[in-house]
Amino acid sequence: MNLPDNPSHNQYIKRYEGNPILTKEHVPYPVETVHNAGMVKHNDRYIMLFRSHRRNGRSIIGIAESIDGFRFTVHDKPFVTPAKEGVFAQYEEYGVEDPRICAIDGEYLITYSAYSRYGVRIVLAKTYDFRQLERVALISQTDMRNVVIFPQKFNGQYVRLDRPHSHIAPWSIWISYSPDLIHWGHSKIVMRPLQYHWDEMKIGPGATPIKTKYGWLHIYHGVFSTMSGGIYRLGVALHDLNNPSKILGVADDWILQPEDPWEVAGYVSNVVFTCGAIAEDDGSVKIYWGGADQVMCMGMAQIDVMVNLCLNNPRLPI
Ligand code: BMA
Repeated sequence: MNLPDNPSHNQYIKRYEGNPILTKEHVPYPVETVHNAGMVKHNDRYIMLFRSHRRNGRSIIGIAESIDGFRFTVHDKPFVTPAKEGVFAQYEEYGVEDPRICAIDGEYLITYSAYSRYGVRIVLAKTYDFRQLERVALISQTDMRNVVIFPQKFNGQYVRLDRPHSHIAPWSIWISYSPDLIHWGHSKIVMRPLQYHWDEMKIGPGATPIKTKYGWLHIYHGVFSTMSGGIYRLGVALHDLNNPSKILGVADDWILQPEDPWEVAGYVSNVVFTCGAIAEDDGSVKIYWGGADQVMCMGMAQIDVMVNLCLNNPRLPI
């Protein structure tokens, strides 16, 4: 395998000099934050579905678009607000959060967290054009978050990663399968936090996995607990191309940690959290993250450098 050496630390991701790329000032309706955005390219435009807190502390999802991936324009109206009737209304009462987008078979699948007095569940919605949104189903029971669907079927099955809560085991990444996107099963754990490691407290799926010739590159988040709260960082794992339940390597190093002032302090301090990244044809990847749960930031990385981190200096996945 002909992969480049790792660059020196802190250069895995080159932050965009215009960060933060989106703040509440860019939003034409009242919100207090702009963060944790799902990303996809649609008709040569970068589409960003971002989460915003309203002043009541509950979240909605807005939409912005860009022709270059750096400068975004926010649409006049939010894209997802809590449903007002039917089964979705019951479970979205406290807000909708942290969307991920999966482009598959000519449609866009959107998974987001629905919060209510009953806990957090995952809603699957669909769009073809980012104008109309159709809610399809609630695809988890309570206390499941960070659902990312692979943008390809495996043996006729959809595959997703997610992160259940457990008071016994540390919060880990699981995989599940579905023939129809509605019924999910054959669940199995694929990756756990590692003790006394930067991700030791909990981990969760981040961006929709990116297909590379070496495997599926998954940018995930991990949390380390300190006396002044948790620190959210990003790391990378590589899943087998044909069997994504098999992990080929998890990089020992984090690839991004809170460093800029708007990542170190904000609505929730010391957080970088990703829900989306876009692979470009030239081998680079644009990674988007929420800074301190308050602003959107982005940076560029080389896909083969990320792959190399997973394969050449890995830590144990389980
Ligand atoms: C997680 C989620 C994310 C958030 C992060 C840091 O548990 O709620 O939406 O970005 O905490 O606050």
